[in-house]
Amino acid sequence: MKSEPISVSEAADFFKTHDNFLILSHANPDGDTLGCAFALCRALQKLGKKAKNICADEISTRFDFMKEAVESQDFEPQTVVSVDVADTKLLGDLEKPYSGKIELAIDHHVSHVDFAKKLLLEPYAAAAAEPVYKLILELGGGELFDAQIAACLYTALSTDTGCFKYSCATAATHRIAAELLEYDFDHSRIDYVFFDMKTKARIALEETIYRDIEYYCDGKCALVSLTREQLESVDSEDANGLSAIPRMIEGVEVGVVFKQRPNGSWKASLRSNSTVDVQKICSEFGGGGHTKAAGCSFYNTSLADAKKQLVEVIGKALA
Ligand SMILES: [Mn+2]
Repeated sequence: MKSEPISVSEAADFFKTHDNFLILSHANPDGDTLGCAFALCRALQKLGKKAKNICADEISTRFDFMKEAVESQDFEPQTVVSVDVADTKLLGDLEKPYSGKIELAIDHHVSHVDFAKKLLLEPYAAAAAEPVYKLILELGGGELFDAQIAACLYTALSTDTGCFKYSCATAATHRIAAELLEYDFDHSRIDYVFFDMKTKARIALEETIYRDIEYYCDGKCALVSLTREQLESVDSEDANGLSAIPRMIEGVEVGVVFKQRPNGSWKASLRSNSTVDVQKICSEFGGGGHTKAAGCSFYNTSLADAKKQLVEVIGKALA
């Protein structure tokens, strides 16, 4: 299906002339999809519309403050919209019941695959929260905003830009964040919760990682391996972002994290800090990804063998 591209003001007209909204977030939800959904839901409710959010997966307790921003309303949904969803495949268990029924998609992914009747797409926005911010402004002027909407959208911007560190955070992103900071919410608490706070189980896991780091290729490659037992010692949320650890080390050009799968096979995640193309390295083992982040798998191979094969190819790439 080809979506009809629409502008922010056309999207605002769409919301004004429809009601009983169901707002879909993508599965394995992040701060952007949830921040947009809760901000939009609250704005619509403040306009006297009926609105609710839905997501296929459980929402982490880190987002509890967002849940408090909306009223739970009981009604039969009539208008289905999605936020930060690049492809219906990413809806998880909501794909079957809702794909083909989505009236409007609001997104920022260059890779967006059309699925909705109408599409508000800002492919160069750092987060879907950028078009959602403009939409809420168009819907109600500055009056519709409040501290709770601002906190939701700030979280979306902050989490999708690695706390405003990634190159996708533009001057426009910072200007929207600055407008949001005019409202009275605790942004430093939000950044603490999403970027600094770790569970005790995660800290214990990191302790073993730091203790067991192996260096190869004159210290230009750092490698960590994690067994099932180690991975099962933490919640799945705590196991996110581990691939970033080896590449934090000064002088390391290629970071590798091996994770053991439930079936015993090993998945290697590679991160490049230099011109080394890790996608090319992984393709030699049937894997793929991007030049700076890629992965591959080793089946029916011992960990020692998998390491040896991979380090050999990394060594050639570094030479
Ligand atoms: Mn996003």
